[in-house]
Amino acid sequence: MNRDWIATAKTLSEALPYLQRYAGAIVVVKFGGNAMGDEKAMAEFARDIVLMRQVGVNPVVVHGGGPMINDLLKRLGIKSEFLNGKRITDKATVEVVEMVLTGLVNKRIVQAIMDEGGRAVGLSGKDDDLMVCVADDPDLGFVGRPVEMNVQVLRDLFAAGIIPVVAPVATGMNANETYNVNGDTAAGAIAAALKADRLLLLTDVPGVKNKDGEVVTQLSPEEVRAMIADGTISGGMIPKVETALQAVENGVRAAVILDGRQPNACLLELFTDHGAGSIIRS
Ligand code: X2W
Repeated sequence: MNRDWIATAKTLSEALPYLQRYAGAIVVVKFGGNAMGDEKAMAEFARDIVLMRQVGVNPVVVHGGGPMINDLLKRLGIKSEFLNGKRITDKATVEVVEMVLTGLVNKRIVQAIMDEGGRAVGLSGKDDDLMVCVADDPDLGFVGRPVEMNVQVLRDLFAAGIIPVVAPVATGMNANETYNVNGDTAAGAIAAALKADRLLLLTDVPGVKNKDGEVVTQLSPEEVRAMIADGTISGGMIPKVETALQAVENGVRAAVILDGRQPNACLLELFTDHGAGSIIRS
């Protein structure tokens, strides 16, 4: 018999304890714009999500789309700047953000999941008031900080066997407000509100690195704080680990920062002995 088939059967067999552990679990997956890659990578991601659902996990996809927003803003001749990792968002920009995230990117992911035989429904923080925000910082304009979460709609979708795909655009406390929410922030808030078993932050780096540049596979919140304080964790990794810390401190069992460009990253993390990226838990 072909050796590869034997290896496949063995891999499936070894996955049994993990499949049992995660049956019924809620896993929030943040799919960042930088992790999306080409159509093939999108299809592979969608396939992993459909497989999770097939084996009884309740996945929620919360996506970004920063590079896609940049593209359209550029084509429209609208300048865009970031402050501490967040996009300064004026009225014209928030309209583009909503169009790109809830339209183009959200539907691309929904379609990819449907193409792999799953059932997906796309929604934004506005739908059923899933995520209600206030202004995060006056210097950032219409950038939202989630203050109220209404996750019943996600539970209803789980019960119907549907995979929710959430765009990080939210409503405010007053009529007619639209907020642009950082994708990691939105994923963390949704994971905390659901008391999720896992928050997977898919990005384009292999994980949190120590001083020698090696990926640290397991971290406690205290270790993460010490690594921020001594400068080991810096730059764009700071908002990610802060999202992970907040999630873990607000009832998420564990948060994992991993490389979404690696094939089958989610499956590797959930269903193998190997795991992937850096896991943060108390
Ligand atoms: C982000 C929303 C998209 C996002 C933005 O405007 O780019 C803020 O910065 P990635 O691909 O995950 O970076 N919002 C406030 O988070 O996309």
